[in-house]
Amino acid sequence: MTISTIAAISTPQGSGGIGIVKISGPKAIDIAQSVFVRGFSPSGAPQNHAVEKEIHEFESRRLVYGHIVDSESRQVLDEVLLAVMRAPHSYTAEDVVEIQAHASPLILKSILSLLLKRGAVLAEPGEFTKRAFLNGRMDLTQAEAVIDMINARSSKAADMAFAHLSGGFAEIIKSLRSEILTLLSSIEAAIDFPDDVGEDIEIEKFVASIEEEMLPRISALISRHDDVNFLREGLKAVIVGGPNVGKSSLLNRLVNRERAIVTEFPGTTRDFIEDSFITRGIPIIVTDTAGIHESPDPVERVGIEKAWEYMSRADILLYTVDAGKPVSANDLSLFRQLSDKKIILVINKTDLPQEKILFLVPEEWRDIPKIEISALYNRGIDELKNFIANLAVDATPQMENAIVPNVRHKTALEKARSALSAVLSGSRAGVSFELISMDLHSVIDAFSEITGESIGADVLDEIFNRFCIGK
Ligand SMILES: Nc1nc2c(ncn2[C@@H]2O[C@H](COP(=O)(O)OP(=O)(O)O)[C@@H](O)[C@H]2O)c(=O)[nH]1
Ligand SMILES: [Mg+2]
Repeated sequence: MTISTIAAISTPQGSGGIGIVKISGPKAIDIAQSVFVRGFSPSGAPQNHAVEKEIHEFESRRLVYGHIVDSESRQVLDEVLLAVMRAPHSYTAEDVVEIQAHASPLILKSILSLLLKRGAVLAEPGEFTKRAFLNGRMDLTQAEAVIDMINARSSKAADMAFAHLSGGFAEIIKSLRSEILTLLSSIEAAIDFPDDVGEDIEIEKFVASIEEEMLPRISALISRHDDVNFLREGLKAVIVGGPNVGKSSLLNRLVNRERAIVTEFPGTTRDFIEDSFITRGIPIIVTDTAGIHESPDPVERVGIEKAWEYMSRADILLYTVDAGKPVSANDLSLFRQLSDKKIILVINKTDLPQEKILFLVPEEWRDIPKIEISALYNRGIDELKNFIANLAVDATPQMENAIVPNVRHKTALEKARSALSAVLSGSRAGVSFELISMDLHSVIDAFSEITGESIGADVLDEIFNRFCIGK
């Protein structure tokens, strides 16, 4: 199979100082050469011969000044700086050429189409990084970290992405795998040479190392995901409560714009509305939901069902009540159904005159953290944000490093854990070494899935499709 040479605009859409067009593949240098002219003079003809020799001799990773010229039309497209990065010392481990042009969408597109005319093909989303992975420049956890890095919306998320990008997570997985491989090789030796080795395997030691060493390490990684993954994607805070208590007003205050419609009529919000903000480096995804009550309106009822769905997936519920109303039976029963959730009781409309404040915290809610606000007058909103951040930080275990498995890693770790548990119970029950070896192989497969040593094309596509073009 011949490897194509790909090209794409690698900088974001829009006008700016510099825009970069990137080429990668076996023909990258030839294609670049066919459009790049050094020492171009507008009066004289481009001196292509001299240039031809030159570009192949460019020092790797050094910028060279020149022009992009369409030799057919003699049209000069831009004045640029060009860098050659020779295989394997480049992002993709292939020959790479980067052209730094002026960041005008028009210019960048015209340079790109000239490259495509000269034999490059348009890169797919994430294709540069996919090639880096396929060429062994990075493992799959690092490739995933590239997209996390690009998408990081908070400093904490960026720290995590960087820890993975540096290969920290891959190292942990590789060391786990190599320990399993050691166990496996002793088991397989016992299968192949039962007379020599069979007696020597100390099953007790084997069992102990799985039980006391391996399983706890895998479980710790899984809980790390459960506890801290919200830092990657954002903490999910869902605003819930009865109708008309000011949930939509609260959302608007939190995200500091008029995101949700606010009216004096109950039942205004039927769909859920999602937005986000960052507080103390933690991204918070906040969702406003339809007020929970028995509604005769079928549309609102669908909204209420959705609200339940959101509540069940929330990390934190902002349970909002109206300070001007006594606690309702609706609230009491709703609250009971949410007892397993992390809740902040938000008492809204505290701007109402004293004689109108009718809400009293019921006895069974006494232990819930509570905060008084006025969404209408923007009072107590910063305190509430702080409150949310504190809850998030309290929930976060002391992090000695920023390594946090993502959802895909977690699924594979769970596979590894259950196969390893099977090894453990099998060894105890005295099943054959053949069976134990099969389970150990499944553990190794699960680890290989994480680092990408063995992975289906469909999973790869799913990962790289989340990238943008040009990365
Ligand atoms: N006095 C007062 N009224 C508020 C406050 N927050 C919301 N409201 C009013 O309460 C009504 C319902 O607000 P809305 O945000 O739509 O409530 P939702 O149905 O829970 O989403 C509107 O008329 C708001 O202006 C507040 O802090 N103080
Ligand atoms: Mg609303």
